[in-house]
Amino acid sequence: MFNNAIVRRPAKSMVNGLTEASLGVPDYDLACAQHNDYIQALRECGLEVEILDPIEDHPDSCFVEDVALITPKCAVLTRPGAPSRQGEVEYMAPILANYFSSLERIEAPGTIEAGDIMMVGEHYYIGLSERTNQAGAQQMIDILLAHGLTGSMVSMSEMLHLKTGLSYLENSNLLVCGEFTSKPEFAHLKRIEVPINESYSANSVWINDTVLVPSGFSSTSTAVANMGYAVREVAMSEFQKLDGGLSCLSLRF
Ligand code: CIR
Repeated sequence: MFNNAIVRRPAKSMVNGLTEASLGVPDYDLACAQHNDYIQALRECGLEVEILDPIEDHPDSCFVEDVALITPKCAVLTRPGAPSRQGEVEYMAPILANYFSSLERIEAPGTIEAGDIMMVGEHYYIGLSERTNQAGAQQMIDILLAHGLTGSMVSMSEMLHLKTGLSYLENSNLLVCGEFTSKPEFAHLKRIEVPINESYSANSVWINDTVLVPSGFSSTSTAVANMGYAVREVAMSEFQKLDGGLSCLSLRF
């Protein structure tokens, strides 16, 4: 059960955000409209949403998920692997200090972006991506262990972040796509395969028994609805142009 979310308004500089997609430059005004609807969807799921101001110096700063991991036992500031994103952490630190009495931190030479971390109950899977290195993942596992939680590393090579291709929908249900489909780590879960032509929708978000699914991916939204969840579609085209998925736009706790 989540009660809160933190989001950050997109900066006008988002047109210069990091991307490997070839989908064109985001339309800032449309991105703002989509972001407003995303906030509305979070509220419909019962969350209190704190909305942070844009940071023009950090084009990717609306993707707040990457700069912190929030668990029921601890909150951890990350150290993004993308150098242009490392400064975002200092903007998030005082915000999280309002919610959590102590904050853990990932230190150099560790790098980790929380888009690479997927929570399944009390266990946290950490993808070793181009943004998250072994040192960062090990520091995170040590922090989790100190708080009575567990973590493990997952190798990967094809996607930006672990959750680019995986979403845990609670009740043992896991959306999987691409290289994650056959990973033994996830064999004990009920895997629902997202077809490769809908791969963007493998990043969907469970919030209090509603699943947010990006709009335009009908097989995924039908499959999720057939599992018994309420589905709320959210238009994400402008964030998709920056490789950003639904989960990246919020911290939920
Ligand atoms: C980046 O490359 O860092 C941003 N353009 C997109 C970040 C997406 N975040 C996520 O998947 N958790």
